[in-house]
Amino acid sequence: MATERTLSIIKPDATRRNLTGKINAKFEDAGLRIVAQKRIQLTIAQAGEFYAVHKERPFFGELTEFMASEPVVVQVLEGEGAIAKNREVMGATNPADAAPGTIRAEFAESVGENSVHGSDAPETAAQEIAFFFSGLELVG
Ligand code: FUP
Repeated sequence: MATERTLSIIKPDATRRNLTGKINAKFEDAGLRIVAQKRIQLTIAQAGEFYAVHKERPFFGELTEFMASEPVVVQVLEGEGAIAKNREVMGATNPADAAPGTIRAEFAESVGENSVHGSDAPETAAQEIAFFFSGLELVG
């Protein structure tokens, strides 16, 4: 399997509860390398741009308000099959369905406030990484 990069976001419910280190340990324990990382606060407009694919969904307003409510940590994870591996470590969108030991099973508060985001395919990973990071910020 090829080395990939994927975009991860530690969401406001997790930064608020001081879980950044515990979540990063899950990534590193799974063999994912954090090759770029920064803590930022999104505006509602930026959150809307990032989640544009969901703009017709009933939860869009809540989602964008939540993502802008407190700081997030955006990061690039690198590793063999990093996109799928990260989704495995994250667990299912709804924490009630997430496998034991996954980030969402252990930390997520609800389907909306579910602690982490991870890109779902190579094309979205490339777009989402470019949304937050310049080439100069990616040092491998
Ligand atoms: P995921 O890829 O697992 O993050 O899930 P989706 O892309 O389907 O959803 C993106 C975000 O929308 C979720 F993380 C939380 C939010 N969402 C809701 O608030 N309610 C829903 O019913 C589905 C998603």
